[in-house]
Amino acid sequence: PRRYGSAPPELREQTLVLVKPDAVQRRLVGDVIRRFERRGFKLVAMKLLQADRGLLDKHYQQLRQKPFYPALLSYMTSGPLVAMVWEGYNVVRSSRAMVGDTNSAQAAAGTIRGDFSMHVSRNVVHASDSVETALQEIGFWFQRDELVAWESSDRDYTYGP
Ligand code: IDP
Repeated sequence: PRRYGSAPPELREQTLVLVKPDAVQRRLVGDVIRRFERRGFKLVAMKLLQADRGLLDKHYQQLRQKPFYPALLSYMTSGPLVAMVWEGYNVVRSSRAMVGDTNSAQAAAGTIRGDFSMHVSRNVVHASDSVETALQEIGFWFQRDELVAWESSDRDYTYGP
């Protein structure tokens, strides 16, 4: 196996992905993971948890004044969700493209939201919207030692030499 740390920094970008409670209830966890795996991204952390209000207030600090915020909180605390950190080249932008429009009703076919959901209030997944936000969000959801440092053996076949 490769020595960990040999990957160039541009392959080390990370993002936070949440498989939201509707998707857990609807047994879509595997489908979401599968899309990130098939694209070539590397899973570096994952856990199932029941989110509480304190965590969501931090995660959604920009939305706390929105009229839909109480409904968003009750949605996001309605059951367990799966939090993951995915790593790879351009992962923040690519994940947003894979996830699709916030409003599921307008999300393009082929995106996760466009294929698996119907309404903005039950839109299946979250993915960080910038590299800076991703760093912050990963810190809200994970302890540093929950991120696993590993080198994937298919790197040359995924990225080229
Ligand atoms: P994003 O999840 O695509 O980044 P944001 O605007 O950051 O979109 O909104 C965060 C989440 O808040 C959305 O994914 C969705 O679950 C919820 N949300 C956004 N707008 C509405 C709305 O108009 N009604 C209900 N829920 C909304």
